[in-house]
Amino acid sequence: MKISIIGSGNVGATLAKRVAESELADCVLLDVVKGVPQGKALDLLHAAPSVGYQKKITGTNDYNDTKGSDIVVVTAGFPRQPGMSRGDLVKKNGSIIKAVIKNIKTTSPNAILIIITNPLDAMAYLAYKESGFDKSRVIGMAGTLDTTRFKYILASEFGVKYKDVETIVLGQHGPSMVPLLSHTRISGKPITEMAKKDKLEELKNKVRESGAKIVGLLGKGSAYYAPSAACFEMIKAIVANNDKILSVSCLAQGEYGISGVFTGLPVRLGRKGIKEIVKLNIEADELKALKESADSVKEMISTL
Ligand code: TXD
Repeated sequence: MKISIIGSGNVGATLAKRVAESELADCVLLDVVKGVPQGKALDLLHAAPSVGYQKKITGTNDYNDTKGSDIVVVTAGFPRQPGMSRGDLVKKNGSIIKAVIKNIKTTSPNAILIIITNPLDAMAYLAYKESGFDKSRVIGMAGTLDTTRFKYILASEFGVKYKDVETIVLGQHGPSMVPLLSHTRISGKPITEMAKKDKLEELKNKVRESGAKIVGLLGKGSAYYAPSAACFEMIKAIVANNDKILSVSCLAQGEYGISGVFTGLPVRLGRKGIKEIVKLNIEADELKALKESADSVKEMISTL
């Protein structure tokens, strides 16, 4: 198996480390900046004898080296800085996505695309349009990250282990994301029976603000350990071809009353990408929030 990662910055390089250490695939790191992907790939190779992995790792500026990839992860683009919203990146990163996809569609026409660049849902939609790939092969990474963040927040709040928290976060990767309380259980018990409304609102806001909190703390750039871990969780689900339900950004065509836009929905992933969008029974207010969240992506897409 071959995985190419476009953009060898914080998220790209950390993901390459996770892929290398898993021995799941050969890995190619590509960037526009000369020397950086080569240097990071060599550094990862120097670590191999200590850690014990054996797969090929290539650093390059040439798309020919990515030829025939099974999965292409796109992290190329600018991260936000303190005070910026993800939407502020739409124009700058839109032109980068166009350039990247133009290359990928000729070098890896059968690949599954995982888009990470922000603003996520708009960039995944753009990649879908520019690639001409089937909708099952263009997937945005965000809901898996928002879900793992929410799991952390809930486990800390209720003093339980992460494995005892069941939850999923849908909708736009942004302030309108929708943590699904109707599908949230703590040690098997519905969260709505464990906390009052105010507390639940506070917890939902905490996950919505998680990304910005890290941007503020770092002072420069955005999160990358959890984003690369969430992307790796998606890659593992694709490879394992299992029925695990994950939240990813995908093209909705009528599901949950949403159409013609990318937004975070629950899916099953497999060797060919998205196997199906899963229909969960959700509360009326959650459905309304999900539709409004999709509308805010539509607005952003109209500025592309
Ligand atoms: O949940 C999510 N989807 C996200 C998204 C979580 C975290 C980060 N998120 C977004 O991913 C973030 O807002 C950015 O838009 C991307 C990448 O974040 P990262 O933190 O990795 O940014 P870096 O460290 O600046 O790395 C970006 C790299 C850098 O090395 C550039 O030289 C390169 O992208 N770059 C390119 N590579 C290839 N081709 C082109 N055209 C290009 N332009 C820049």
